[in-house]
Amino acid sequence: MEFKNIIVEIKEKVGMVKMNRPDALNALNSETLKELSKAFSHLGESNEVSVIIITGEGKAFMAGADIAEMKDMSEDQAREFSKSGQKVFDLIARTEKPVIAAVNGFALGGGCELVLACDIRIASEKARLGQPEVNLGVIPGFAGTQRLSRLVGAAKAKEMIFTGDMVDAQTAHSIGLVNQVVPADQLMNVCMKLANKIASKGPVAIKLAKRVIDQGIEASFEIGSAGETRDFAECFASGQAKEGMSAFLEKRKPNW
Ligand code: CO8
Repeated sequence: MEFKNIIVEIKEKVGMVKMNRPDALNALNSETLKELSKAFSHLGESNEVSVIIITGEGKAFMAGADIAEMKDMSEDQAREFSKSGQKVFDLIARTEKPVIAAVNGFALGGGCELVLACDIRIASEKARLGQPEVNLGVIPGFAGTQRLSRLVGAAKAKEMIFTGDMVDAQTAHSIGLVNQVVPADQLMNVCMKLANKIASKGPVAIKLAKRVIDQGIEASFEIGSAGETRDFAECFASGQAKEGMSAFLEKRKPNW
């Protein structure tokens, strides 16, 4: 697929999305938002793709929404921009395939919110994450107030959002904002290995595990557990449970 602000490639069942406006530190303008929406719709439906990795070109993952584009927005335009950003980030979060954020550098404001919408976050030791919106007189608008507090707890989220301070990769790891920190030159290797490992597992099981975890976080324990029972049975209905277990007993690789 051809885009202006992002690069999309598919390699060995892994869809790779790279933000590619390095001169503006991959700042998110409306055009990039539309391109991300198209790319994720396509990769989410493609039979050639099992896992998606998203990263940025240059020294930033994404330094936030495009400040030059936002500066003169009216109240109505700001509302619409927030709504359309939330819609695209929801699309990413709800993609039926795991999405890995390879956080190569600055992930600020909308960039941190994009990282939060992913399933697994691997950070280069050069990564810096933060919600600096208050420096600009605004609050996060792409669901960062909600996703950050769910991930790291309200107290840490409030500290980050009230001060606008960035955290380094190690601090992000220590508060649970990223899963792992790796040397900068290993980032894509580690993410590809992780993606390949996940891609080798039962695809229905991976899709349902993602869905039931995400639904359960928003529901009571009882409702979440009922969802698990429903999806456990669905693994059998798909035929993939039988194939996975037969392969184990026959000492061969499963043929999903
Ligand atoms: N928007 C537009 N341009 C940007 C942005 C951005 N968010 N970030 C960097 N740039 C541009 C700079 O203006 C500069 O352009 P130029 O070369 O033409 O002067 C270029 O990228 C390089 O940036 P710097 O020279 O500043 O690079 P440094 O290495 O000195 O600094 C920083 C890097 C610390 C990352 C710095 O660029 C910075 O602080 N950027 C802004 C970060 C920020 O505040 N992000 C939050 C934006 S607000 C947001 O994301 C809200 C999302 C929700 C919106 C809701 C809808 C209403």
